[in-house]
Amino acid sequence: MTGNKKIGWVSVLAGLAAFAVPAAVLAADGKIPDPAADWNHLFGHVLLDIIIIGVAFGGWGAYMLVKYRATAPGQVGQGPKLSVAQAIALAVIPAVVFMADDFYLAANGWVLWNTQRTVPAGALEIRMTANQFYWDFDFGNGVTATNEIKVPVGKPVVMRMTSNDVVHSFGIPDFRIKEDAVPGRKTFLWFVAQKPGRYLATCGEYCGMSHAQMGAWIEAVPQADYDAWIKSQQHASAPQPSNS
Ligand SMILES: [Cu+2]
Repeated sequence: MTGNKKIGWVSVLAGLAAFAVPAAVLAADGKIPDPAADWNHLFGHVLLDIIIIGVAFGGWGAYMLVKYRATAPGQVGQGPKLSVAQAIALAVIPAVVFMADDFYLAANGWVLWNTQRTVPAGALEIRMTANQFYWDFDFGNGVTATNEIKVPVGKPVVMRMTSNDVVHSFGIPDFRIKEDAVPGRKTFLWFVAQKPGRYLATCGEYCGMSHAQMGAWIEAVPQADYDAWIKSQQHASAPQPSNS
């Protein structure tokens, strides 16, 4: 077995093995997974592969063009005759290597997708209803908000979503997530803010004239600040005692 073939088969087996590893096992170390970072990593891997393949094949093609170019009019090339084994190897080895890489990337994407669709235990639940053209949030403890909410840093947040009118899509680019909000259906997405900041959420599904203005701010703050904010919101929405 040639070195190339060996690497190819090892990669194929590694790719298939990755398919068999449930996401739960990968997250079993008790750490909250961070799909955003994992998507970045996977995207970087795909980009690197494409660059390597593009440079290698482009460079090789350019080299061959120059080396074997015609130097006189009417010149006919005389390529070397390949044996059957050489011809098959030339087709099969690159195919195995590329397929192995494809399987490896697909397997990683599959595992990551499972992570993305598995809400970590203890996530903060927020109900979200999309409307033309704003987002309503309900924290389930008497606190509601429109287009602007706070969430605790480092804690998974799950949005349970639906829509009051047409199909919208709630997306937060910084967290690498987007999911449709559909009338009559319940959908979800979850994310975890790794550091404090204001993160923009936008509608990713054309939903009418003001679609482009349909944004929300997700502000990630330390847990204590989040608790204080919830308290102040509850206080603000509590019925005021009457004087009569
Ligand atoms: Cu919308």
